[in-house]
This record gives sequence, structure tokens and C-alpha cells, in this order.
Amino acid sequence: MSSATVYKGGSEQSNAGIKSVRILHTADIHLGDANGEVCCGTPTHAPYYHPCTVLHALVDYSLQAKVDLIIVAGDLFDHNRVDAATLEFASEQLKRAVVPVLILPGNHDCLTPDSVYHRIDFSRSAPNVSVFARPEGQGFSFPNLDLAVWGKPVTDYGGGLRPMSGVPPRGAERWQVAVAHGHYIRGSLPGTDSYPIYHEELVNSGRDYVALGHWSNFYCVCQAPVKAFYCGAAVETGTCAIVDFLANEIRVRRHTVTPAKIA
Ligand SMILES: [Mn+2]
Repeated sequence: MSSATVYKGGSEQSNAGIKSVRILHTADIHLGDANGEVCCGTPTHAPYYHPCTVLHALVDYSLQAKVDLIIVAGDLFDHNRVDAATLEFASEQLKRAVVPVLILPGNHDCLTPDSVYHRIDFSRSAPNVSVFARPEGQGFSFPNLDLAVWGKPVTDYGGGLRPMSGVPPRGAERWQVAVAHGHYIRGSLPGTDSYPIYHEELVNSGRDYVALGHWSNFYCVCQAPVKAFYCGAAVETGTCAIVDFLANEIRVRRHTVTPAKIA
């Protein structure tokens, strides 16, 4: 795929046979929210997008852009009490994406005993969807993409969890990705933010790309040796990140979908 790919800085010959991989990285869609009071109490932009139209538009774009994998970096759902119709809608849309979809529970849809993720059985309704369900963190391997993704779900509302602690060493796959939902912190300011993701944890993660969620805006927090990006809260900005894993580099770009707005 990606016939437009231009390999720079290396001989094409030596790159022959290395398949490029494209990921759509989204977060903070907040399905089930009807009030616009999303993203940790921060006032949203007005007008804002209806979460359902955002998910629909993201899936449309994933098909158009021919992505290989979709990562939802937290807060797909606005809360753990979303109704059955919302769950059904989520399944329908994610199934429509066809490619694998990985969902990380965030602080809104955290993996508590009454979590929304215990009420939805994607294995029946959308078999291409998987949820990070192990509190200590979990890896998914995609041998056909030569890529693996590790993520640790948010498991409570307390804010003490460190989403990027305990990342295991790199696996055998060429591309190593992590996904985390929380606040990026540069330097050491303990206790100032909930779900802290420290700069050093990113740098030392051994990953090639870290897909972050929780912040409103598309934002690069680390370029080297690890690329770590917030994709933006989809329900507020309509943005997602398109990540291309090429032979010699990883390219990240912002894409904005244009769902219908609510006045
Ligand atoms: Mn959040």
C-alpha cells in the first residue's frame, strides 16, 4: 500500500520488501455524551460535534485512507452507563471499519467492575475489535503488519494510575507501539496532574510511536527517540492522527474529519 511513499535516506533496494503500515489514531470520541460537557470538565468548543457523527466520519475516513489498524486511545464512551443503543451503534460502526480496532479504556470509560466494556461483547458484535482488558497492561501482535501494540487501561476514577509505567521490553515485531490515556508531564511535578505520563517514561519506553489520548488538541509531545502524539479530542476538534510506518521513518499527520455540528 501507500504507493506515494518516497523513501528518503536509504537505498530503495535495501528497503525492498518492507511493508509500510498506516494507523488511524483517535481518542476522546465520548459516545453517549449529549451535553457537551466532555474532556474532564473543560468547556468544549461551541458548537461541538455529535459523538456519533464523529465516529461515523472517522470510520469513513479509515476506509478512504486504507488504514491497516485503528487505535482508540481512551474515552470512546463518555461514561460507563451508556445505553444499549449506543453500544450497538459503536459495534456497527467499528465493524464497518473491517480492519482491527484496539480500544483502550480511558478515565471516562474506565475498566471498573461496572465498566461499559463488561456489557459489550465485541467478539460477537464486531470481531475485529479488541479491548485492552488486563489491568497490568496487555500487548497485541499483528504478524502480518510486523507490528505490536501495548496498552494499560485506566481502571479507576482516582487519577493515580500511571499509564506508561511497566511497559515491557520491545517484542520481535519491527514496529513497537504503545497507547496511553492521561496527562503528559515534562519534568517532575508529582501530584499536579491525574493519570501522569512522564516524559522519561516515553523516552525510555522502547516504542517507536506512542498514541496518546485525553488532551483536547493535536499535539506532539516527543519526537525522538520516540514519537508521541496526542491526536486531539475527536468530539471537540474532529481531528485524528494518521501514522505511517515507512521503511526509514514514521510520519505523523493531522487529519480533520467534518461531521455535522450541533448548534
Ligand atoms: Mn480523558
